[in-house]
Amino acid sequence: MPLTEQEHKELKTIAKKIRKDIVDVTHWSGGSHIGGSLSMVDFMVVLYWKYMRIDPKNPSWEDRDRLVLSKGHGGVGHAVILANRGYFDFELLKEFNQFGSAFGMHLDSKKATGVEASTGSMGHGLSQALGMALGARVLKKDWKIYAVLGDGECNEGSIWESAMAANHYKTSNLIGFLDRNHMMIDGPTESVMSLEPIDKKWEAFGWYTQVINGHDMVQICDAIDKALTHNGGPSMIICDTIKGKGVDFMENNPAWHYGGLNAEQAEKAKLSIDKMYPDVP
Ligand SMILES: Cc1ncc(C[n+]2csc(CCOP(=O)(O)OP(=O)(O)O)c2C)c(N)n1
Repeated sequence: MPLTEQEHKELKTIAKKIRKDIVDVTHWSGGSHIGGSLSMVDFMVVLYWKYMRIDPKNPSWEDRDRLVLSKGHGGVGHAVILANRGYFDFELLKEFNQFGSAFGMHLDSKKATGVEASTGSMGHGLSQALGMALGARVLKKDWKIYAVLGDGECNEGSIWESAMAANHYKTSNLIGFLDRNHMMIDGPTESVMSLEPIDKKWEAFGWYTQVINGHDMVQICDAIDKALTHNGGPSMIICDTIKGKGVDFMENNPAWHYGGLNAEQAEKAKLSIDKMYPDVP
């Protein structure tokens, strides 16, 4: 369903708050994978607040939609989103990645409420999502499964094994989001291991593929609507994004793949977010 103006305003406000919360948790915890968490915020907010059939107060509701964060190092971003969506108290993230906390750097589905699969070793989440999509078929359920992939993660051969299988089994209930921020851990994807033409690759693997601006919520909704009505097999939405989006000194800088922030840097980061989104409350 297209975004109404009111929804758009609300979702942008949520996304801005989430970006600031990610900065805070990174400060409290001593460090996190902040760059790739900031790049995925906009489409994750659209999914969790507009599209996913979920009940945060009943996280194991059988008929829920499921999201697998295949790029599991984005755990800090995912945890902040789940807290803001009402799965658990945000205060718990004061202990993020500390000894004894339920929230490690890579989230554990047995400990962190709302997390569907333990990920972090890249390349495995898509096949877990595919299993859930096939599970829905066996059980005659109408769940949708969303899988969020990193572009660097597409260097993993296992991604392409599951891509091939998803097309073979025509899992139309599986929708992938590729966070195409063009950076991986230590540099641009195209110099580490070139991926282009990445859209043609997914198409060749039989996926209904769309390329969008991953920070434009109107385009995100339009792409999800098309994917949801596509019945011929799995869909991939390639989201062109900016690593570190919102924080000027982090944007497109692979040094911020993982990093810590002292109090002063955290303040600077939040000021930058305010500057980047001046019209969003
Ligand atoms: C199997 C495996 N190999 C290596 C790593 C270490 N690692 C963590 S993040 C990362 C780069 C990921 O790049 P990308 O998927 O583009 O993530 P993003 O830029 O969206 O954060 C690597 C190599 C890992 N987590 N798992």
